[in-house]
Amino acid sequence: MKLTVAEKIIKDHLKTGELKRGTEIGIRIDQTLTQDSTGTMAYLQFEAMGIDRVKTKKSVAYIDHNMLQTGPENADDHLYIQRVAKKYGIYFSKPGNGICHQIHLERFGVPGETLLGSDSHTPTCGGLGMLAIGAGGLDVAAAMAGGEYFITMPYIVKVELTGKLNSGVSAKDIILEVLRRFRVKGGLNKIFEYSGDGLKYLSVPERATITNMGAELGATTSIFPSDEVTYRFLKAQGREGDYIEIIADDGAIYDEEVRIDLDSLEPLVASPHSPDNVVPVSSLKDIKVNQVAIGSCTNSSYMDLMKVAEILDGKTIAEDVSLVISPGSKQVLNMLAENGALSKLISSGARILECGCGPCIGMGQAPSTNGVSLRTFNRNFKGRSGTPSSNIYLASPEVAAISALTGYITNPIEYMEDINIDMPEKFLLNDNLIVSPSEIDDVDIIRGPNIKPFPKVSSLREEIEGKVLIKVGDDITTDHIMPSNAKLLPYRSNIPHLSDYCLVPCDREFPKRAKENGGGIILGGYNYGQGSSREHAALVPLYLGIKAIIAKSFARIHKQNLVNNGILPLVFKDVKDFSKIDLLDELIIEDVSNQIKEDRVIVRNKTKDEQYELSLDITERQRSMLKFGGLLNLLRDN
Ligand code: MIC
Ligand code: SF4
Repeated sequence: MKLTVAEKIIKDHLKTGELKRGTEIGIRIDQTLTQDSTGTMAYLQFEAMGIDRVKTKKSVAYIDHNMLQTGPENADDHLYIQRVAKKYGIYFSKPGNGICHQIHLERFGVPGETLLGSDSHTPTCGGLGMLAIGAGGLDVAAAMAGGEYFITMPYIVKVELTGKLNSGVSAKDIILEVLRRFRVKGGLNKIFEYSGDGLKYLSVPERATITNMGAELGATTSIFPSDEVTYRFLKAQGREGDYIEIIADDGAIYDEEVRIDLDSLEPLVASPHSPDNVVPVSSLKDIKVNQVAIGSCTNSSYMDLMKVAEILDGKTIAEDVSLVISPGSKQVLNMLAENGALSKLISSGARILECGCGPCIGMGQAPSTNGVSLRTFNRNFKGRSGTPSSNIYLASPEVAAISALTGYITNPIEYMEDINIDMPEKFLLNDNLIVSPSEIDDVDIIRGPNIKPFPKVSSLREEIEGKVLIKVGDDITTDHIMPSNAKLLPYRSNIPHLSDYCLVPCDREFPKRAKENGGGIILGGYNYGQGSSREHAALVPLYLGIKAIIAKSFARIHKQNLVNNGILPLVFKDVKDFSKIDLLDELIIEDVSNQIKEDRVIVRNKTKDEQYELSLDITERQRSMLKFGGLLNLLRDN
């Protein structure tokens, strides 16, 4: 049988099921990664599983999100994670070492292996031919305990890249073009596999920009073959021993095929407030920018920042622009420091932030009221920057750097001479911020006062009854459900505290209403729960007594997080029923344990005296998970 790159890796790791699209498969996980904002919860759950040591080939815990220590909370979380890592056999990447995805690509990713990470941008390592998937913390904890990871066998989309990018056009524009065509809902249960003669011009970090932002398609993951280019990158990282070639067989069959001609691609920008609002940069040329932010796991590699340094060299940023740059890793920052590029950035007026997520997750650098911020990041959801009234545009490092100079969103093609940055023969190697696990498990775990136990799921009730506590539209993100910003991120291990902010961007009164009514039901539109992998978007509603969410459709990771935590993700069979239900209508689902055996669940609206047919489109394994009261209870009982 002729296989694609993704199929080859899945086949090698398959423990349950077969390569049949749309059916459930279970795969072995070689590596895991966590970061601090989802990590504390994941490790609390791992501890609750009572396993002595991780069973993966390699697991790494990164600190990169909660970097501002405005109180003891974040430092306490860091310490907890560091001790857990030491005890259970996990590598620990200290704060300052950089963003998890960038470091994993540089130092740990291995072509042909599988990686499960408690962060939605884990597919970044798909840039070097790894099958890398984002998941909720509990799924990652289960993988560390040696469990398979279950997904729906995805459909595989071939994205053929032909030709070569023009100067001023970059990898970011390729993924923006894919987003323009497929939109944020278009990747559900799909893997985007890149191929074509254009690949040879794309370095691993450029490929990683594409697989990283493939998360915004709602895809299971994105992947490139492992080829000559991969070999050169690994060799430059001193890891050529990790190289194996993985290319698709001639005649491999894809479920869908698209082609992008790189020669004719122009620089693109995602306009507010969605990564798929993609337009040519030239259509935005009169927009004045207040802030330019360069960095994030999408565009903070050595090559990206070298390009920026060349563009800014000898020039000064516009009077009204604040330019902030957060390098992706210590390796990147160190190399810029050694070769003088850092000095070019500083001289131009850039403010250098530490290596971490920073403004991407609203940890500082919130724009001014109604401010316009142009960012090289991957998400521009409303309010995510920390300023609800701001307008965030997403673009490549080239567009960002030129615009920082002109003060307006600017097409780099008009200004740029050929800037050619060569991939270094050798990256600067220094892993002194990666702490190895202990050989013995005699390590004390330190739990600061902010680390509260996670909410427990009770076993399934025979009747689910409650009022509709909120009714929201399409594309609600986990940033709406459980906002994250500099004020809230320190409380990622404190669900009771977070509960007062749940869904507040949609409706200020929601937490109060949920508490007054002792829980209830949420009504959502299409693609409910898109974006981040944060399990908090399930744990906090669980804490508030939410037993079911009825939507037009769900995003993959969020749906899985809901089921893992015993919340029913129900979908309207007839979406017209959505408009028949009003806020505070009383709904009831009877005979729950029998009803959830099938894909057809009836909900009765007691207020309107009507009933609606819903679908519970989950696997047998997930049905038993719901019966047991979530994944943790299921694992414990088996
Ligand atoms: C994000 O980009 O939204 C995050 C913060 O990295 C999240 C994880 C989180 O919420 O902690 C993600 O993408 O999964
Ligand atoms: Fe960090 Fe932003 Fe990447 Fe999320 S998207 S991992 S917050 S840099």
